[in-house]
Amino acid sequence: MGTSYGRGGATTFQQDLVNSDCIVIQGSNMAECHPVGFQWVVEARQRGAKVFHIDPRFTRTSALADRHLPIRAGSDVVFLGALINHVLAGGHDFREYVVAYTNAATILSDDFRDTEDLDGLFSGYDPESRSYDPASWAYRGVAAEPAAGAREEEDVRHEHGPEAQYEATPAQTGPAPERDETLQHPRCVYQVLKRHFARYTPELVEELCGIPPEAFAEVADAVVRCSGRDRTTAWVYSVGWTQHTVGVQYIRTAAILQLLLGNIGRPGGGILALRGHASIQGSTDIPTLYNLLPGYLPMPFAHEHEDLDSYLAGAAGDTGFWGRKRSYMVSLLKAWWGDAATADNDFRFGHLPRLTGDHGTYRTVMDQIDGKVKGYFLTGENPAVGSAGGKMQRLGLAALDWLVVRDLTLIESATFWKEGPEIETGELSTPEIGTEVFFLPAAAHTEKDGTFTNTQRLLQWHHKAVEPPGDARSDLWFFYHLGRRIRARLAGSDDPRDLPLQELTWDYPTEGEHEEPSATAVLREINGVGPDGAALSSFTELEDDGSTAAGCWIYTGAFAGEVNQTARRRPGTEQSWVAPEWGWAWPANRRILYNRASADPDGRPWSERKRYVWWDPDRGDQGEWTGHDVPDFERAKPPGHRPEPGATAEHALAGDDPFIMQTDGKGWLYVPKGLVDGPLPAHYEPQESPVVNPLYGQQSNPARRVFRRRRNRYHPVGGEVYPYAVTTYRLTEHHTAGGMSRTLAYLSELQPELFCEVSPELAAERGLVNGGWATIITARTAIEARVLVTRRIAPLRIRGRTVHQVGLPYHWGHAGSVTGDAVNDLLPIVLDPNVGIQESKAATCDVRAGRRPRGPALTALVRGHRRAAGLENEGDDEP
Ligand SMILES: Nc1nc2c(c(=O)[nH]1)N[C@H]1C(S)=C(S)[C@@H](COP(=O)(O)OP(=O)(O)OC[C@H]3O[C@@H](n4cnc5c(=O)[nH]c(N)nc54)[C@H](O)[C@@H]3O)O[C@H]1N2
Ligand SMILES: Nc1nc2c(c(=O)[nH]1)N[C@H]1C(S)=C(S)[C@@H](COP(=O)(O)OP(=O)(O)OC[C@H]3O[C@@H](n4cnc5c(=O)[nH]c(N)nc54)[C@H](O)[C@@H]3O)O[C@H]1N2
Ligand SMILES: [Mo]
Repeated sequence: MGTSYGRGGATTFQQDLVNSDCIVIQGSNMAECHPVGFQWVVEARQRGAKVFHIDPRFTRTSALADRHLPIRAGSDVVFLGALINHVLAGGHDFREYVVAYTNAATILSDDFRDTEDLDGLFSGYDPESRSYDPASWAYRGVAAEPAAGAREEEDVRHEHGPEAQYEATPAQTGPAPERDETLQHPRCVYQVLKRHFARYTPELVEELCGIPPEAFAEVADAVVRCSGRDRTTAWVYSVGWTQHTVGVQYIRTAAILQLLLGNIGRPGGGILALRGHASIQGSTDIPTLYNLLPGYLPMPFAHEHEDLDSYLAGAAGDTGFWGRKRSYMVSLLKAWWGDAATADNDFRFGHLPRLTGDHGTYRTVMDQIDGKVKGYFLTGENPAVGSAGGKMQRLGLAALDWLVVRDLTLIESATFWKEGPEIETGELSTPEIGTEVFFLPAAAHTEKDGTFTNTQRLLQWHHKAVEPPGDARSDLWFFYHLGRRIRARLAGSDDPRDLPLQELTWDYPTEGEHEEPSATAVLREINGVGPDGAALSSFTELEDDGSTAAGCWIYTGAFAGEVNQTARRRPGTEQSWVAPEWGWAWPANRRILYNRASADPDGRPWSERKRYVWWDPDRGDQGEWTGHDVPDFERAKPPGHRPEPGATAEHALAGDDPFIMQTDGKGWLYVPKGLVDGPLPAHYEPQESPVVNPLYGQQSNPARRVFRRRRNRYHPVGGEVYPYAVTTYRLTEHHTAGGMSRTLAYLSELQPELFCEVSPELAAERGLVNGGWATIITARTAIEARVLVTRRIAPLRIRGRTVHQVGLPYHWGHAGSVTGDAVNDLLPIVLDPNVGIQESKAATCDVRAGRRPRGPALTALVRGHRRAAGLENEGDDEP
């Protein structure tokens, strides 16, 4: 979403789904995982909208859709690519929108080569480092060659693994590249796109996704019919799309389609990324991610970014609203280092930690096993159950010197050393585990003040309802007082490396007997203050001279007028349907992003029916943007405005450039820079797949991140030993790794046991009995589950043969009131190269009837399978 449109968040809000004429839910079980938001899908359908659910399984979402299309997990680029082909070949794109608001007309460098020319690779691939040099993907005439000195930087970055810039529009993409508004030039994006997707046909959809042509045609006709001036279609996805080695490119494919159909920035349109945990959007905005700083500023690299200037040169583009990056960054540094940050010392830019490589969680697990990581904090995470490669997770924890777990209950990640599955098999023994585990009880959200940033970028304040019991403390309390104590110890130090901690602003007001820091004061610091110390109301007020401070520029405005805007709860009946006075959404309380695109280039609504934001020439001094939402545009910039040559930041954008974070103000059908696995999506098979990729010689994403290790062996493609496709998902009655649901009696009673969903055909093939036991085997381990024989998970015909899918909810582990094997123990660790997410939605497995063996017999079973698959190498007998 960031590279296509400019911001890493859902483009719309759930309530707006009622305005859709067609809703496609793909890669999400919205009714069961986002049941509250699903009411607006139901309401849209009652108003006449067509609803499709495209999912390997028939679920409650499917039951309330007009049509469910079963799809093979891991094949969505084929389906979406065929829709793009349908739109382009039939001339169904919303031409006026596409020419004006996207980069369709932009002409590409002569050096660019497509996957269609290179058998599944784009130009710039280096097989040795398994990575791309994106130089040849550039627009014609814009930084086709990397700038002087940048060459070296690129090389370094390859070693780093993930690109740190995926959310900010990168530098070197330029403000006004060469264009052909007729879209005829053979190297313009529109024509490149047309050629690229020409092979994605309904026949291929049938062959690879298992979806028959009539069903495909029904979706294709509906989305075309329900797009254009008068109608809009919305796409809804969540982790059924992200947890793949091509997860980012799934979303890119939908982003391209929605731009071609003119559905972005308009009511009833958009792409709704449904987020997970209550504040998962918040934890990327103010990131728990190692390669981002607050507000999607990239984290600096060691050696490359010695000073602020060299950092800012590559941090993001100079045109569009990222052009103000210096003010965002300087204000952040001022928030963190206060008076110590001055223009003379680069505002203490040197105090920031630097990246030296991949520090993602999976890499860190490998480093734990290899003895490179000594201590670890787990704050609200249960990797022993929730992360792929469960055995590796636990072996990593067992190799630490110390581990701090802050959680509501004694989760598996805190008790692995006495009850983990490796104790039973004998792979680990309690007396030999050296990890000192500190369990610190955490206060739950009902026991503390704070905000959640929900799925639609909406910050909502929650008030403390009760005091936390016993020793339980909030995370804010813990980190504040930990910081205070560390600073007290370092107060007298003259070691320069302690200076960043000594100079940190760390002075929140506290209250009560436990000295609980004020969450309101933290929100106010995040919002930011001006030279007079008063709360700012917009990120456009941020300055680059050190006179303003703000902890996260995209949240500036959340405390506007010294009022906690996130605590607003004006009833829906007292305001418009957009409900701008319910909570506060970033940026600037805008609910639909890029909403300038809901008007035509001249600023008039595309149609009466889809009126949302428009130009009113009679407002203000010389006209203003107005409408139902806060305009996502400079309020007084007229539609006909043309920038001066050489202008920077927002001044480089024209009055009809709605994608204001992009360097050229356009929605990007083609991404010239910012993604590590290609400027366009291409279909690659999952790492573990029952079929050979018929499209290209390249089987899987060439840039995917693999970890070739003994305990992380991958299955061969299409093998007989692990013949079935397996996918994992969640149940309404449980929550993720189970710490918050398997500990509650009512929920445990509703879903007491791990089960596997299999079709009647697969049950017959393997002798599985409904209600009986099955053992599911991969090269990593074997687990047992109750059998649920159901037609909800149908066998598919893929490339002429039957492919069975096995479905597994992943909520169980060894702790809690109801226990069971952890599904993640089955999965390999293999990651999307852009964001480092694990492929937990598509792998392969074997299934047999009966319970799994106990103790060492379990490892013998797993080893037997590995031998049969030819995976046991170098005399390695290790489990
Ligand atoms: N009750 C409840 N609600 C939750 C959660 C919970 O645990 N319990 N978890 C929360 C969290 S953290 C998250 S991230 C969200 C997740 O919300 P969802 O993404 O809706 O949850 P999942 O059930 O993991 O997966 C969604 C669907 O993707 C399908 N799927 C798998 N592979 C593919 C594929 O390749 N293509 C397509 N088209 N579909 C595929 C699965 O069959 C499943 O139905 O839910 C949140 N809400
Ligand atoms: N196979 C497979 N694996 C998956 C997925 C999948 O679909 N399939 N989905 C993935 C997804 S989307 C997610 S989000 C992850 C979730 O994986 P995890 O985040 O590892 O699992 P959770 O059980 O959500 O862990 C959250 C913990 O935080 C605790 N907690 C709750 N509130 C607080 C608090 O205020 N403070 C503190 N300190 N602790 C608190 C809870 O008790 C709980 O134990 O799993 C991922 N893993
Ligand atoms: Mo999630």
